[in-house]
Amino acid sequence: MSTIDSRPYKWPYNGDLRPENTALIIIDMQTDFCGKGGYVDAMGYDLSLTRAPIAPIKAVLAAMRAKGYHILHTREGHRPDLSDLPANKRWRSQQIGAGIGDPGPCGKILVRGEPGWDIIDELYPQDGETIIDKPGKGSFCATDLELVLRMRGIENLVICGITTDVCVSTTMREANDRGFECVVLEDCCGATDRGNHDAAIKMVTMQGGVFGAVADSRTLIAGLV
Ligand code: C5J
Repeated sequence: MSTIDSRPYKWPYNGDLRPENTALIIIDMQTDFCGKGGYVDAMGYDLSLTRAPIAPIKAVLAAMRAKGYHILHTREGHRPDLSDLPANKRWRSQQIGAGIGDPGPCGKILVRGEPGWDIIDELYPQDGETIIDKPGKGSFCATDLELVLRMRGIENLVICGITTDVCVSTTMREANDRGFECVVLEDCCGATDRGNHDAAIKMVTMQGGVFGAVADSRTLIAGLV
């Protein structure tokens, strides 16, 4: 039996924490969400909030790689012809001056293959790690993520990345509904608004852990088998 010291319960619920059945999933650590000239920067939000998790994620990634856990990364983005970009998503981004598909300092915003869309160097995937390219906020929508997890026998998900209240939260909810046992690392996430980050984390802990559990990078690393 092995658990980590999370809240509101010790995770995972059944004490079955092993590298074979547990994956780290790092959500959307792309230049567009945390780099100068990217999508979040173009919208005028404070980049320090979405950059704050880079160092703690790096520590977790190194620890989980060293112990042989499954590692997955996601990227939000659209096909170059924008055929998978809903018209309302494009319109809303244009309203805030950061039109998805429009040219910017890091190439076309949130378009696959453009410099701003890729994962930042500090957290770049190694050979053999899975990358899930997703057109939406949730990582299960229009992707093969669930199939990949089931084929590998993964039951537990350690979730982190950006942004806490959007893609991290949506992915955790989708995973929870599919029966995956999730923990979110609060210092390994960031939002474009501090209050939204705090609220998204608090929501997880209601109802005995309605979407799973909450921990931080140090506790997780200390509890890894
Ligand atoms: C957003 C994300 N916030 N990765 N995407 O649009 O959370």
